[in-house]
Amino acid sequence: MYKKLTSLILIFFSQFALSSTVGPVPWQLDLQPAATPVMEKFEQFHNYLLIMCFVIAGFVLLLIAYVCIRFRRSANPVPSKTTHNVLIEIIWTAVPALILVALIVPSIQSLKLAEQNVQADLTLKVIGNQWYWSYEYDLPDQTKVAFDSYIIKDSDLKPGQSRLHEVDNQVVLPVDTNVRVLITARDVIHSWGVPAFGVKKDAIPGRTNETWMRITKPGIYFGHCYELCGVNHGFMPIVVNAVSREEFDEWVKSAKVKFASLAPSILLARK
Ligand SMILES: [Cu+2]
Repeated sequence: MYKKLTSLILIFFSQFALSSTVGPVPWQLDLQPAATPVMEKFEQFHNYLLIMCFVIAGFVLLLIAYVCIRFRRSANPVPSKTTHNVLIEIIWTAVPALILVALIVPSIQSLKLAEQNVQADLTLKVIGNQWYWSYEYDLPDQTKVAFDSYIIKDSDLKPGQSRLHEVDNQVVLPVDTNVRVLITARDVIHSWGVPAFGVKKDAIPGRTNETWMRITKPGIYFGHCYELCGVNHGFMPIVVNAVSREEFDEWVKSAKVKFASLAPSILLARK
């Protein structure tokens, strides 16, 4: 019994250990660690909301407890017949309105940060397909890299790889770089999202959605398709490998060779 309890506690605290792989972990309670300024802002807003919720719920609970004890039948046999109190009515109208103002300000600030049009150093096009992702890079030197990214089947997993998370071709992106992400789909609606980046956008056929991210920490980040897109919806994961600028440049060189035969056919099919 104690052994089981100790192992559960260890698993629980292991999520706080420093790790370069960011994704869901067993017994996870909180959000995944933020890896972009947008997600940091979302996290702050989330914590701020939680504090507000606890303060309001605690206040209401105390009021209910006070009323139950102070005005119970034995302590207060003859109840007051009061029906109006102007001061209290003004307070219980004004205070919730002020609370809403206190919520809307950081909410709009987060939205503004997430939706702003940044000066992008790199453009990543994401195309949703039944049931895999295609990626195209528009690089600063006017060249392109394009490839498809499929889930690794259970039977092909290597030791240490986690089920339903891994893909054959990861998205490699440089850290501390503004990346514009253009998202669309070729067949049905998908949704490209990575929790640690605070990014989740629908991929809609015939429409291009835009978002941006600036990854601040190198590491492996996991995401999924977030829109029910058919029978294999749960089998089109996203893996982003955030690396230094030098490592990214090296990867681009090798990717141009590795995907050279693939790129023209993918690009042609898309015309
Ligand atoms: Cu999908």
